[in-house]
Amino acid sequence: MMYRKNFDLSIYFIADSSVCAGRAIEDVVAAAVRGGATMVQLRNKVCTHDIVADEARRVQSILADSNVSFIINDHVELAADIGADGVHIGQEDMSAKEARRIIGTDAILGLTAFTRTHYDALDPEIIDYVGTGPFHATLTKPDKSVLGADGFAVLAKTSPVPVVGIGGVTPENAGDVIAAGAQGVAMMRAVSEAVDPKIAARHFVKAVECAR
Ligand code: TZP
Ligand code: MG
Repeated sequence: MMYRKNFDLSIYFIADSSVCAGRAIEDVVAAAVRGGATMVQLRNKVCTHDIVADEARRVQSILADSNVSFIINDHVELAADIGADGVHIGQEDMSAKEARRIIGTDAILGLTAFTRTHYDALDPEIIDYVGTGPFHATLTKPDKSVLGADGFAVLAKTSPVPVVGIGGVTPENAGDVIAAGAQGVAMMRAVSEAVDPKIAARHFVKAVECAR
């Protein structure tokens, strides 16, 4: 697969099979993309490499004929092996420099950053975007302290790279995330647990368009 460095953070769906309401992850991703998701990240914090690789191939084949970027969380070598469009790493993962070395110059590299120290340390020559949150309280990351709109804005407005806001983001509050300086909104459950993930994604598209 060709790398696609051009990316659109607008509606960034993070797909995790543990919160897909028992549905196949590729079906949920397909619906989210039909609804207007612009990026998809595969996230799996619990399964073996082989299971994650299998999920990755299934999701990748859903996205193959689309303009939607396919990002893999944590599994940098896997992303390089299968030619994903990019990788997303956290503060506890390998260094950004090492991740960049593995995935190459053309792939997308995202980093989770949620403090001033994280932002001050990030190298915009290496990192393509950051994910910052939780914007609101979320069941998905119950132990992390919430930034809120003001805390988010302080970080996002001085960021050297585009920022996507995450954490408890819904179509109802997505406009606040954009107003606080985000290029896009990232969400897990608001799409993956929705009765109809396509309609949920569509509501996000409308909310983001409205806020711009
Ligand atoms: N990082 C900060 S909050 C979060 C991550 C991965 C989880 C967001 O999940 P949800 O279900 O959209 O609140
Ligand atoms: Mg990680």
